[in-house]
Amino acid sequence: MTIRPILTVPNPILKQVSKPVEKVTDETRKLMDDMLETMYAAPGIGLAAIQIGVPLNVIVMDLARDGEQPQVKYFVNPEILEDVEELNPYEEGCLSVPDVFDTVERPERVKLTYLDYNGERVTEWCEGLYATCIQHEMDHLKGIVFIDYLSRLKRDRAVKKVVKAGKLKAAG
Ligand code: K1U
Ligand code: ZN
Repeated sequence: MTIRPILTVPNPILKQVSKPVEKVTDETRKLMDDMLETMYAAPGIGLAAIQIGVPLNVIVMDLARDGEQPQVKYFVNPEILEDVEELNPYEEGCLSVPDVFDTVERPERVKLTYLDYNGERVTEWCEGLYATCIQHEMDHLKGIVFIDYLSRLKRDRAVKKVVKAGKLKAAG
């Protein structure tokens, strides 16, 4: 498994709309393995393929807390079939916008369908952090980053912060 670099804003690749996977193959599984390793190394609780520059509808997630058994989930071609009106506010973060956190409101429950690691169809309702995280990751597949829901002022500040941090890191 390989840890791959995570793209950060304002990289235009993050705005790309990802494409469906035609068939879950060993190549797809290698991508998911690398994504999981990259997500754990960051560390994060979710990752979309476009965040490592691969424009495919693939997501990995592990919502287990420290000390809990891993709860790894793989999503290929996820689709939301239904949602509810109730909104759940959550202070989100994003590995593509490091050290920026802000509140986004999303439907509290969503009915999701996707293919798993073995290409098997799964359809289930998700709620709480699972619902928040899958909606955040599915936004990445549409080229949307959570700061796109904030005011222009907050978004611009967030991008400037990330760019400045990147320059400081590069200067050592
Ligand atoms: O960049 C990403 O898409 C991953 C992102 C997922 C996410 C977090 C919070 C709300 C919605 C979606 C992250 O993983 S940010 C890092 C993070 O939340 C975290 C990191 C270490 C421990 C616990 C949480
Ligand atoms: Zn994100």
